[in-house]
Amino acid sequence: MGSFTDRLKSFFGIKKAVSPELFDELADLLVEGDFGAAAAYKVSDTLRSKCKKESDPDQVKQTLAQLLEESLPDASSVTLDSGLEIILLLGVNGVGKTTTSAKLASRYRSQGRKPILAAADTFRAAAVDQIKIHGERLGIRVVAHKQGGDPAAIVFDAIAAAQSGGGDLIIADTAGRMHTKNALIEELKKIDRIIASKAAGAHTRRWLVLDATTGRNALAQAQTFHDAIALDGVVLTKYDSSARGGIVFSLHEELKLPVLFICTGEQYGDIAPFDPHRYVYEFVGIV
Ligand SMILES: Nc1nc2c(ncn2[C@@H]2O[C@H](COP(=O)(O)OP(=O)(O)OP(=O)(O)O)[C@@H](O)[C@H]2O)c(=O)[nH]1
Ligand SMILES: [Mg+2]
Repeated sequence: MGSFTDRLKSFFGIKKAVSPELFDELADLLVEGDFGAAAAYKVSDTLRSKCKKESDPDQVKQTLAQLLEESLPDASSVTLDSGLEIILLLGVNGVGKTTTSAKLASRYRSQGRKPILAAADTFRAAAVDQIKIHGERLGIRVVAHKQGGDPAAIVFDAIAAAQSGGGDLIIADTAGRMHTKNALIEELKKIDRIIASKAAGAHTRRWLVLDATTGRNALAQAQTFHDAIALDGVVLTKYDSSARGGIVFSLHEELKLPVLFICTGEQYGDIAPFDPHRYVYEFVGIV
């Protein structure tokens, strides 16, 4: 785990007296850990009033963990419908969309789904090859066109492939460029129209991929995408690379967006459903 967790651990570890300053220091530390300032002070103020008569820093830490856990929704286990599901992975450049699409395809296949990868990133030159390599390694079908094609047309073909070949899950890897709001909306509207006309009963999910190492910037990205197209949830990547983690609380508190999966490496297995209890206890350093 990253250095932030280590600092939080040592913050409680050096057995300082439980004093008013402790809570101010804690608020500062939470801000460093990517909490928004208002949320950090709210947590530390609530903690201060709950721990008025407390003299054991371990107990304060425990109460902090409880408070943080209560502030998150229950584990948002993603149960897919039994019919055709279409997951659109969105996000800016380099956050891990392509890797995550392969991880999700592999994960859902191991749960009995029949996934198809749709190479809807037609923008970047090497993107189609990158996803094809994943498909070959995993033995999962990839539907792709040439670079510069129309993402909606690829989704169309992926639906056709699913309908003729028994696929029941399409995972679409989209282009990693920060669209203008209007272009993004138009592109998704077109995809929505294609889905409505070709697979009316399909369930579409819009998941934003965020790089945990980008800190508060990830929240700004989420805000932009969410304003433009109403997201269903977030996949947080690169949590293995010194993530500070407070972003999860902000996503929920400020945008009401659940974190669905956390990715902790480059291997296909490095993805797990978000578990609020485990997350909070690791964040605070109780393991
Ligand atoms: N450490 C770590 N690296 C990751 C993780 N997820 C993705 N990466 C790496 O991040 C880099 C970018 O991943 P991609 O999947 O290509 O990201 P992308 O969003 O598709 O990028 P573009 O298509 O260029 O926008 C690659 O080197 C991945 O191996 C993760 O959870 N942990
Ligand atoms: Mg990509």
